[in-house]
Amino acid sequence: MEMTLRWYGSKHDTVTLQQIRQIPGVTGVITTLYDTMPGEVWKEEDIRAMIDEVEAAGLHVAGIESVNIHDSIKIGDKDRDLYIDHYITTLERLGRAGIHMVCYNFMPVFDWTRTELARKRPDGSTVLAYNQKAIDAIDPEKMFDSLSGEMNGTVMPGWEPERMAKIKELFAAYQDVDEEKLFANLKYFLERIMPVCNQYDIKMAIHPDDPAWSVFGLPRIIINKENILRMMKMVDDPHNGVTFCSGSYGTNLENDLPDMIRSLKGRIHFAHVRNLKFNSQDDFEEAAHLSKDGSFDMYEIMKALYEIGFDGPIRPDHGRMIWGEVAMPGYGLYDRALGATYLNGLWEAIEKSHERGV
Ligand SMILES: [Mn+2]
Repeated sequence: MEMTLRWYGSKHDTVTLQQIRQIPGVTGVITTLYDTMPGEVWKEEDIRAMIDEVEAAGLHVAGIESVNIHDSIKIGDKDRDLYIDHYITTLERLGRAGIHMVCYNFMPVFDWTRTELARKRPDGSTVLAYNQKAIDAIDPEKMFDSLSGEMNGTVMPGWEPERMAKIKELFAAYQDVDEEKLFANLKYFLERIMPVCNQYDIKMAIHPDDPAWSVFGLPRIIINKENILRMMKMVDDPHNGVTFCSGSYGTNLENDLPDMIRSLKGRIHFAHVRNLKFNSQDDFEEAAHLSKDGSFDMYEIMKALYEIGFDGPIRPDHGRMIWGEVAMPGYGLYDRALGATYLNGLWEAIEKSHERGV
């Protein structure tokens, strides 16, 4: 595995490449062209500039998170082929530039959903949190307004104001899309892009839906072992793989995370590893990465990744806001650096125990 950190580019991120370079064991970043819209063809010179900037700082681009999917593809609209053609051109350009891992998601309307972006924990840190009762009480069209005051002046991926302005139309467009249709539209998309993924050895890594169940009546399919194995079989190509995100699959306590990892051997191309603390079945908050601080056994998660021979990029996921840092919620420097170091420590111990037969 390669330890990486997500980076939003010098125009948008409060964290610099120079800071990332100083986190022990972090050698790569996961980034994207943050100013592109879903459906747009990425310009070759923009891809090159992004890579050059990262490499000048002594790091490398370990993968893209994300190349977003245009709604027409997810809806299965008349113009989806045009947007798939655009996606293929972007993949070709990324492949030619030496990028071999692309994360994406297939969530209708909203990317990840949280009800609070700065819930205070007993130690004074703040974290993202989710409460099902709060979701049930909220009008989805008001979701953006209720959260935008907590974004610390940043624009969070999937929550761009331009997108949120069109939310009513988006809900209407997804009216006839149920789970089966979403599966069919995903299959159609994957079958069309697999030839270019094979040609350039681009590993596609679908991110799970977060939380891992339907919200606001919208269908969600990348939520559990059964569905993800169905997806792997439906387009049975090693380039059709997953981003294993412990914090997203872990929102559903019925998901056995180490077991899911083992069942996806050879198909996990990217890992997001973080911890959650459940206060009840309906309420969770993001915790420090340390097992003891939350509800997951992080050792077992890392051990399962080690045992399946996972060799892709991994990153600590959302961190707490600590030490007075002001940054995009979940994406400050300090707690993610602590997370990277902790995960590297677990990995070293697991690796050495294996090598020494302990
Ligand atoms: Mn994730």
